[in-house]
Amino acid sequence: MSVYDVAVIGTGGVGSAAFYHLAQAGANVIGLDRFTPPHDRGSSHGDTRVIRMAYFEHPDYVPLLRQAYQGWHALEEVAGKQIYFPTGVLQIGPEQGEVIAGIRASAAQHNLAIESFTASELPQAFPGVHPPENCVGLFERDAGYLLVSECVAAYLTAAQKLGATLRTNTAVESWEDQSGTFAVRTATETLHAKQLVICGGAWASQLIADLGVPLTILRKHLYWYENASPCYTAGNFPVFLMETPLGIYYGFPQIDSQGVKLARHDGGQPIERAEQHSQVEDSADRHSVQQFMSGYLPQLSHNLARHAACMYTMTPDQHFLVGTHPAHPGLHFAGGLSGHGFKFASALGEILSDLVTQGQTTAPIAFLSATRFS
Ligand code: PYC
Repeated sequence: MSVYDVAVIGTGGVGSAAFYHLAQAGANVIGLDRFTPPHDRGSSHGDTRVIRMAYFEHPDYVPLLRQAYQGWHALEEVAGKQIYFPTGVLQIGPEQGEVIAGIRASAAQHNLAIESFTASELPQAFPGVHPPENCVGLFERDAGYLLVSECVAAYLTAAQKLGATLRTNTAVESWEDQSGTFAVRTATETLHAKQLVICGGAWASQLIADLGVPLTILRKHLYWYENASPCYTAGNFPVFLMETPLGIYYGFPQIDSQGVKLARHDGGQPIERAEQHSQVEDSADRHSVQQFMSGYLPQLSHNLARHAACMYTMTPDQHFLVGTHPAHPGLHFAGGLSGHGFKFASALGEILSDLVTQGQTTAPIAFLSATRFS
């Protein structure tokens, strides 16, 4: 019986990064994915993802973001292409709201540079934006977007060049800790590995159910609107996120012929199991995004060029689950990324690799431990 050093289950954003870092560390690693990544069936597609450092969700993420930025730059070197685009990120909301108050807390604690704009200054500084009343804007210059599929593809290619094995179209049905090795069952075979890394995205609720943390899967919609206005093109317009009376919306400047990508960050349609996900549109969600556009990006056309759907996997407090399984010391996981995790994939991949190869990490991940729910 051949036994791998490590099996990585799920090779999307974080899993592909872990797969690469493990291969780079010299592990005999196999990656397993139920589809052929990069693919559009999970949570790592739709062209672009936001990356920003003055993190409104919690200041404790900032050290991980520093590591993530370094990781993405390192991946650009390995892949020989640009995957991070520093357009700047503009975040708008009420001074006491979740977004602005959270950014100010992170920026103050970690001494991060942000530029402030009043509501009346915003349309001059960022033509095309009509902010909600009583809002302010905070602009983070060294922030922007990542090309999501290119990141996943670059990690998978680099790992395989280092000798790692990738099994695509291979769904893991179950795993079992056999005291010393893990047996990983797929439809056609049982593989064995000394350690397991589970990065199952929306399938985490099945793969790490025994952690006992309730995970909710939300279907989320992404829209690309045709654009004829120079206001919203890359070079003129940043990535943005706005907390408005209608909800929290975010978007990207136009980077290609498909137009401006927009989505709603809050809300979403709960589904029981990842298998129920589909690309079917939701007219109420689209209506909500178009109301947002009419109010706050009024020069943008409402001609839809493209739609896609993806999944958020939410923890009860919307912070990630990262660490080593308390009952299975050889099992490490990252999940419940709650719709804001992709930007961390480079760091989380390295952290998971350290947990496997060194049994520990120096990264400050204690606040993401699953035991906070016990
Ligand atoms: O991670 O910055 C983020 C984000 C914004 C909207 C969805 N994810």
